[in-house]
Amino acid sequence: MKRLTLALFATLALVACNKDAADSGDVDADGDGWTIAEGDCDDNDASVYPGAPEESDTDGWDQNCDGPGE
Ligand SMILES: [Ca+2]
Ligand SMILES: [Ca+2]
Ligand SMILES: [Ca+2]
Repeated sequence: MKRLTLALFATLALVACNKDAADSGDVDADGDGWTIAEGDCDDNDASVYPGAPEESDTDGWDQNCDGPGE
């Protein structure tokens, strides 16, 4: 029983650790090479990151994280 409790604690610690990393923006969720902490303004879209080519000046979408249409 004690072994099971230790395993449970280890699992909870791991989950808490992963959650902390996500909350602090240290995870690159979309795999574009940028984390939120590094300036990725949409970590769910791999075409959006600092320095990305802006697809359109008028679509109101911000690909390069410096503001829509800039
Ligand atoms: Ca990213
Ligand atoms: Ca992104
Ligand atoms: Ca922009």
